Amino acid sequence: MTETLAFGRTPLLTHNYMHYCPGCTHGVAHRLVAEVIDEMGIQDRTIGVSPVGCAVLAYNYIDVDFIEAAHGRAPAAATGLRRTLPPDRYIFAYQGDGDLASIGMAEIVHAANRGEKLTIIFVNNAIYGMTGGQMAPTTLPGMKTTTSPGGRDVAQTGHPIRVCELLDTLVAPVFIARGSLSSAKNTIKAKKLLRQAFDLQHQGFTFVELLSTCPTGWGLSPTDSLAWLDRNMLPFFPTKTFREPGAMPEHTAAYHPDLKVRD
Ligand SMILES: Cc1ncc(C[n+]2csc(CCOP(=O)(O)OP(=O)(O)O)c2C)c(N)n1
Ligand code: SF4
Repeated sequence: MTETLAFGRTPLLTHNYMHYCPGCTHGVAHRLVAEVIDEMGIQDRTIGVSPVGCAVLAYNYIDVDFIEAAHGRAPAAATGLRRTLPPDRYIFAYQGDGDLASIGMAEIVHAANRGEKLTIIFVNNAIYGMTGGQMAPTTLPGMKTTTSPGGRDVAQTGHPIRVCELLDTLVAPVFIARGSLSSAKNTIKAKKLLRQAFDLQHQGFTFVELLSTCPTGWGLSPTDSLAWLDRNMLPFFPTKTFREPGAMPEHTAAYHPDLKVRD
């Protein structure tokens, strides 16, 4: 009887045991990134920037060169790499929602606005996982966290920030998309978004948000977390491609990037 291998280890994932909690989709996101880099054959030309957050040890798992950035500063560190290394390098930053949308909000907005030739992977699990489940900028209204035990009160703390929509107001980005890791089908779609971003990276700023689970911070089982994501996160964070080359939204096309002061 012949045996067919249906599913194997991604060559670019190391043999280190991941420290992520059971059911955490950071591991899935890592696998997708590793698969895309492997399929593009760019392992020796890729440099990752890891965040402060649960993915702080991403460099232990994805077998490419990495640097570690200070909290929220991954887009600035990645900018430094882009501007000093040969242009054929592929540079990506991997950030959580606390890292990117809280302490690092200025860095991501300005890197996007400058049109840095980078891929930013934004893992949105609506909570600070690493530090014990505090409220994040992406925490949903009414969602209980350790710092919003009665549920997020938007009158006091504001509404969840939709980062893709916010970056989509800028002229420079060439690719902005949001996917979800809540099912096998969605994960396949999310991988396509990552591939598109890496493929377009040398044309400009590329950004992929991945809706992700934090079973520990949410206080749910891995399976319930996937259902919770679909039920609660998707209405606030619709999965779609916001920006593609050649399909600039009206609000950016109205401003012509070549328009300059004439006198
Ligand atoms: C300057 C600084 N401020 C605060 C912290 C504490 N801190 C570490 S990780 C983190 C947030 C992590 O949440 P997120 O980025 O959403 O990633 P997750 O752990 O959920 O993947 C915070 C506030 C820190 N390490 N350094
Ligand atoms: S705390 Fe949350 S984000 Fe961090 S590893 Fe555990 S499940 Fe994943």
